[in-house]
Amino acid sequence: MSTETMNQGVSRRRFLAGMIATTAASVIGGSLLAPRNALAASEMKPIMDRHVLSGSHWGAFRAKVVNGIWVETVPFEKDKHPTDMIQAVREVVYNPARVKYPMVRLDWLKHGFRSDTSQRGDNRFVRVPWSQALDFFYHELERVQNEYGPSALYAGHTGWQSVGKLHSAGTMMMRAIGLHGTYLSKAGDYSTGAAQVVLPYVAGAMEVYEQQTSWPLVLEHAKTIVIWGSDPVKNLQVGWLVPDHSPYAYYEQLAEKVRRGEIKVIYVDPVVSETQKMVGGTQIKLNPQTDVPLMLAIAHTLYTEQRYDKDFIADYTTGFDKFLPYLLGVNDGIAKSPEWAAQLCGVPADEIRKLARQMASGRTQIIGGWCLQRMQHGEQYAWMLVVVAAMLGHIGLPGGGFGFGWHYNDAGAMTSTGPLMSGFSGVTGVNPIHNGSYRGYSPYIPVARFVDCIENPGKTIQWNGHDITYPLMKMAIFCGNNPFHHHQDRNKMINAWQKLETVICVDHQWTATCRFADIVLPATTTHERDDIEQYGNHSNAGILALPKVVEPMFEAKDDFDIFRELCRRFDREEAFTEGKSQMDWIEHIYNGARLQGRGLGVRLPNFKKFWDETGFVEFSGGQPWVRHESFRKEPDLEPLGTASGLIEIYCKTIADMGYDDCQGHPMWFEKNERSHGGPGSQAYPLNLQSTHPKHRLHSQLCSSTEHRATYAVADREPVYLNTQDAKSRGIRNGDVVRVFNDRGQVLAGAVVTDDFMPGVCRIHEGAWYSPLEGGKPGTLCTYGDPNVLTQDIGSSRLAQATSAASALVDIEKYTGAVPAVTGFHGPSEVTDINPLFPAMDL
Ligand SMILES: Nc1nc2c(c(=O)[nH]1)N[C@H]1C(S)=C(S)[C@@H](COP(=O)(O)OP(=O)(O)OC[C@H]3O[C@@H](n4cnc5c(=O)[nH]c(N)nc54)[C@H](O)[C@@H]3O)O[C@H]1N2
Ligand SMILES: Nc1nc2c(c(=O)[nH]1)N[C@H]1C(S)=C(S)[C@@H](COP(=O)(O)OP(=O)(O)OC[C@H]3O[C@@H](n4cnc5c(=O)[nH]c(N)nc54)[C@H](O)[C@@H]3O)O[C@H]1N2
Ligand SMILES: [Mo]
Repeated sequence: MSTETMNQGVSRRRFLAGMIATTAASVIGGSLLAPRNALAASEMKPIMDRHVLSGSHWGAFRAKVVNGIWVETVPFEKDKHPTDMIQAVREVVYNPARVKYPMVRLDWLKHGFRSDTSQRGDNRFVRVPWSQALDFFYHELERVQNEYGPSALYAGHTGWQSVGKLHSAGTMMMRAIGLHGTYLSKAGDYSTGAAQVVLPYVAGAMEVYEQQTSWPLVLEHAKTIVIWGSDPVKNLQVGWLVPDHSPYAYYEQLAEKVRRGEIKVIYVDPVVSETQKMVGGTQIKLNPQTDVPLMLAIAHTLYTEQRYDKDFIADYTTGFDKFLPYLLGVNDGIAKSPEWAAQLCGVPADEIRKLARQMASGRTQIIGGWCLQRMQHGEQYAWMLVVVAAMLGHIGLPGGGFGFGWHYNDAGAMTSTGPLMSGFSGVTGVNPIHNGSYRGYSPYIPVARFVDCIENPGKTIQWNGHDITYPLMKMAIFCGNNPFHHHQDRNKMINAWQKLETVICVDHQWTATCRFADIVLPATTTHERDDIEQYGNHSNAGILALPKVVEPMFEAKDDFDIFRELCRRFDREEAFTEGKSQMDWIEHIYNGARLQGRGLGVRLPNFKKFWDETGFVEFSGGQPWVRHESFRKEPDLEPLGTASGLIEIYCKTIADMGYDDCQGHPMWFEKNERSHGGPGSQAYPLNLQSTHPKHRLHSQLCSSTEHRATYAVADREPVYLNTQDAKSRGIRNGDVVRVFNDRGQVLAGAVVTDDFMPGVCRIHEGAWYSPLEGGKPGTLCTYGDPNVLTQDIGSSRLAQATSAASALVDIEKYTGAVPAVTGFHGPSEVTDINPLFPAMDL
């Protein structure tokens, strides 16, 4: 959180608290004020006040519930750095985009899997009873398995869902569908798709999700911290589990050390980040997508000025000799010198040398983000960052080396000595009913290629040393994720989607994925069911009960019950539940941790006491820890997980794959779209960042009306752009603008700011796709989904990861009549049809 938002946070919280207490009904909105039992309760009983301690991806909180209605949210007192987003969580339950009932798309109800799929996205739906929706679901599973086998059924696509060890929506889906039959699954993720494939070859581990060196040690030992394309202060607001936000205390201490001149912090970023605003330090403004040239030039300087650690290179790495000819330009005649890099990255050669010398002058901690590997050739950035760190020789020392996960999951906080809970499992050990052949197709696909797969069945691509032949996908199930926000090139996606016969979406918000589905099932939010979760991610600070805050709205059901009832239709209910109720499962999960705790010498109260009385157990802090320390101390006994056990500057395994776009050592590859004079910049001059939102978790909270009003500009998602770029286009702060390229067009609200360098603009990912004409490829998005503009290509043959961050656009002031935003109001319900008369052929 920046100081700016922290200050605003307090006053906004007070303001909201006062407002909600007095006008709960008007704030929440009449039609949504009718949770099933709450209204009845309020008619009969006197005012009932409860305070419920619970948690979310945004942190823990106490919910004030009056007469069955959640009216106020107070951050958990143990969270010293709560995010403002916590105030928007309540709205997730009440906002107008709630999925209220099971819904079936009009033409699918009429014609089943033979429906006119070009109508998908027109948002016309019919309400059906739960039993009918689940019957359709089951019959479609049967049909697809019998007719095509598992490769036609895509059910492995998961996402950010909600916290809770039991109600993991994606796990529920995979467990239930897996009991019915095998299916097509995915490999990798959108977050770190390139880094998680290349880094195991280079550094022996994924590196991205792992704990980092404890902050107290970094603060004590680092002389220089280089934050490379990362914004921890923005991104640590959320966590995969309930975050405790404890690292913010260290960022405050870092800010103090920067003020006193004790640590130098350098940001390599085209944008002044939230971290820079809070911590201070200096920015190296480089042209987007040119980080690898800058890193090569740092390596070139370290080598030619003999500032690199020869002993470290000799003792802990392999392949420097094979990389050196490339660095020096022996074969291609191009030395990767600061002068060479300066032309690409726009950073003057002298400044590059100064940076290299600063990094070599003492202990240097490099903090690398993930946006840079969400690009074409994103593997090269991750690999080259390790090479620079190896040349500096500080890997495995406190306050030195590289780390790729500092902005994620409370990283750098001390890990407690407490036990870890295991969750509900996606596999059961019970054989599926259908276990057909994949018929020569791959049983999995690299996740970010899934639309390419739908579009091009039978095509063979290379991935990480394997050939992947795309199957003919007929049916897809999404639960706890939102592909119509997270996937790139929306218009390509809309076209490809027409090839699918049946799409099922389980969610509690009427997202664009619901619009483009055939059967939509309403799930409860975390706050309408009981669950349990870890408090603190890497810190593992304790265990938190997540008791139900309010009763389920409308006809929402828990994912557990949805899939249990689906399993009942093929006689696998018992296998799904293992004979346990939800509460049995929660107790079982807790007791697993309790038992583990005994082994660790950590005593936990019995479940009843935990659940009924405290709802929270806290674990005591652990010992400071240094990443890669054991490897540094004993490289023979504690080798890395690479082929050689050493850091691989040259990797034979990758070289032997023979890919032209990812070779045996890190290299600079020109991008197919790059701003600042790069390819495509004549037509579309602006680099489009679609980094992670300051005010949301992806698309989650975008449908929270009040919260959206705190950051939207002219009702649209903000697009941030530089003053000069705005001026030359006649754009002023607050204008509605059209952002466009050959792939599509969106409206957005202009925020003119010199925090962004010229030629760089940003729309945060997760802005809801809001088509002017639903289902029509190329139509204007009325709210500002950046994935209308991004390109859908693999990073390289190695990882086939998303290249969302390689996109160019232009912006113009929008002069037409500004249409209303279309995305947040749920389906257009068609009522003049008898839902019990589907002409479909089951
Ligand atoms: N352009 C661009 N695109 C990107 C990125 C980028 O940087 N730029 N980043 C990528 C990255 S790193 C990621 S991780 C993805 C994230 O992509 P997603 O994981 O798809 O994003 P979310 O918005 O979190 O979607 C979660 C969905 O689950 C629903 N949900 C929440 N709780 C429950 C529940 O209990 N049950 C059910 N059934 N549903 C629930 C929410 O309402 C929401 O619709 O986006 C990717 N897309
Ligand atoms: N608030 C919030 N926090 C989140 C999330 C969220 O949705 N909201 N999502 C979480 C998830 S799932 C993930 S995967 C992580 C994502 O973590 P990251 O991918 O690391 O985060 P981003 O915010 O996309 O981008 C980080 C920084 O990269 C910079 N950048 C962009 N292009 C370039 C470039 O060409 N060169 C350089 N040097 N820098 C560049 C941006 O300006 C930004 O400061 O965040 C997590 N944290
Ligand atoms: Mo992510």
